[in-house]
Amino acid sequence: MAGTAETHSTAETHGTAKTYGTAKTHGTAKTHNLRIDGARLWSTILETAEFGATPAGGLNRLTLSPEDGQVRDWFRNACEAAGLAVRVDALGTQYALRPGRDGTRAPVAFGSHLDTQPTGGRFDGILGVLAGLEAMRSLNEAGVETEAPLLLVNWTNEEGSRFAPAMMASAAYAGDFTTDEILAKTDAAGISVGAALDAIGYRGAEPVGAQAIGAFVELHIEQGPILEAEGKTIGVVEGGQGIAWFDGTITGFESHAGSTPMPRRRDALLGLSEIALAVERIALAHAPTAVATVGEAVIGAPSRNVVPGLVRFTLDVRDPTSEVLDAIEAEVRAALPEIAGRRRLAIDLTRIWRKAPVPFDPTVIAAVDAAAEGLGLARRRMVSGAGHDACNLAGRVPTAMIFVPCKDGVSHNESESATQPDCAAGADVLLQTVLTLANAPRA
Ligand code: HGY
Ligand code: MN
Ligand code: MN
Repeated sequence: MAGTAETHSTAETHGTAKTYGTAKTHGTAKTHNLRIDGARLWSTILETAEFGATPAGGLNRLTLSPEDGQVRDWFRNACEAAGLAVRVDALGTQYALRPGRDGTRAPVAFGSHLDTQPTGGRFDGILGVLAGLEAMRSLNEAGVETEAPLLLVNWTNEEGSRFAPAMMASAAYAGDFTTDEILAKTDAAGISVGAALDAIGYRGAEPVGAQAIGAFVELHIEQGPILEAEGKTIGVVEGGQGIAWFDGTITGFESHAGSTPMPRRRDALLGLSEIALAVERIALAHAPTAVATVGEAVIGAPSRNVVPGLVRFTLDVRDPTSEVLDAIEAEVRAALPEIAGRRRLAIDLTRIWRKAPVPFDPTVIAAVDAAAEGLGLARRRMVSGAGHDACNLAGRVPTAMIFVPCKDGVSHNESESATQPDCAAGADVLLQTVLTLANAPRA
């Protein structure tokens, strides 16, 4: 393994065979000055962006799609070429293990997700996984061996776009769902998670949750405007805000667009229009923290000359406190009867997922902060607006996150972008944080 005289096939990096240092090194001086290869990290971001590339320069790589299968294969091959032992669990999550001097210690884990939104960008989730790969490659090249093993993770279905809820595999790892519950979830076409896993050959043998993890660190773009606006390079993330997801159904009455007088209509789409405006009003009433989104709206039997009689929709509500999260749900529910009565509609709103606000671990947060300070990077403390796999891991192991800026704070958009220096800085903070945790005296 790393540190012994060995030659790794570096074909996927520079095509040159390299021989690494022979002495096993794990001294702090050497590791303190270790830096990742920013150009190589950037090249992996561009290379993997080919899988699910969209004409507008973004990514459409839905979880468990053929494109997700391709990037998973690339990831496995790259990890194995770096000497990592790759295993897959029953929900397709990939774990790549680098041994440490003390194999009895639980690994220090890091990573994120490779699946994207339908109009996703090249950095959301992907930076955290590829920066982790870059950290492993850099440790190999430096011949550094850590005390605890290291584990790089690609969590299945972080986005929750094709299959709800979001962050589902890490939620199952944390015990919030059973594996069978998740395998049975279906997408809009009625395809189950289990069938989709089988279709790309990623239903693994490992039981979910069996992989030991001693601590978890996730690097991610901020997906918001704060770091860029303040000119900061690193976000030291102290926790994640609360999330509640709902499925809604509005039932009216299909009727002729030409012969149905306006007062006689039971128009489900107009009902949703009023609900969406009420959601906006309620979220604004809890400014500046609350956000709420009607992200999906589907007319049951769309036809340009039929008054919509059935509409299905989704609602995503978030706030840093449970109190406001629950208040928004109550206020939205309180607004429905008046709309339903006046428009003679039936409205159902079912909560399908609730993730309470989650604090991260002070020790891991301190390690991130110290790593950023040691690298001389401008930083600030913050709470994550977006959900992340780290928010699930935090319920089970000491966890924290590292943010880097993204242009205009934009994400979940094909124009999502980040700079090579910021990505490299984030990866260096990740590497130094992981080294601190992995070489810390055994708890
Ligand atoms: O919804 C989220 O916050 C994440 O992008 N899945
Ligand atoms: Mn993400
Ligand atoms: Mn996302």
